[in-house]
Amino acid sequence: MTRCYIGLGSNQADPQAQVNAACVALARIPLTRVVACSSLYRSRPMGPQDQPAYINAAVALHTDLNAEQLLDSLQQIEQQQGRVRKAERWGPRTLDLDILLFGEEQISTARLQVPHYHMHARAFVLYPLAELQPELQMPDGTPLQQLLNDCPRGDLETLPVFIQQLDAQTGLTPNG
Ligand code: A4P
Ligand code: MG
Repeated sequence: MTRCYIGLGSNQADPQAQVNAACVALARIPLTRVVACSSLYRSRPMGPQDQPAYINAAVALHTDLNAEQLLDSLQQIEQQQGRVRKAERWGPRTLDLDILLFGEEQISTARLQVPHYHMHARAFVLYPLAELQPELQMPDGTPLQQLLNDCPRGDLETLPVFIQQLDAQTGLTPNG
């Protein structure tokens, strides 16, 4: 069993609903359990500014899948929620699911970079993650708190809503 952390992001087609639906879908991945969900966060887009604000969140999973199998499941959920991959870098999307951390593993293959390649510089990734596990350490030993100290929060806003529906559908309570 591996504890891993998933970053969720959306800025199209009712982003809050997209993130909620993704969380329910994560709970249905075989051999996998959702153990905690962050609040929802809103921020201006990183990258091209002519796109809507993003909603982001983080989820902690326990899984018996390997990282590639988990990525397959995440990409399937992205497809089910209408994700169309476009050439534009950092462009708008209905749903982005990234493997932020997969246990202590450091993975560098054609399909996977874990820890996620730019998480250390993204407030919309680090602050939701810290809500789940403030004492977290990166696989190289760097404390999450140190990354937070080096990454200003900027306009990142915590919304007074937790990922919904989880209760009814998975028996989980918000924040695990
Ligand atoms: N891939 C490699 N490593 C991983 C990993 N750890 N987890 C590969 C998931 N996938 C990983 O993915 C492209 C390929 O990355 C996959 O096929 C997989 O094999 P993608 O989802 O199409 O693209 P990406 O990596 O998400 O890069 P992209 O499209 O440049 O998006 P970013 O960098 O995630 O940025 N502003 C705010 N405020 N909040 C946001 O969430 N997101 C973006 C997208 C832009 N601006 C934003 C936000
Ligand atoms: Mg992605």
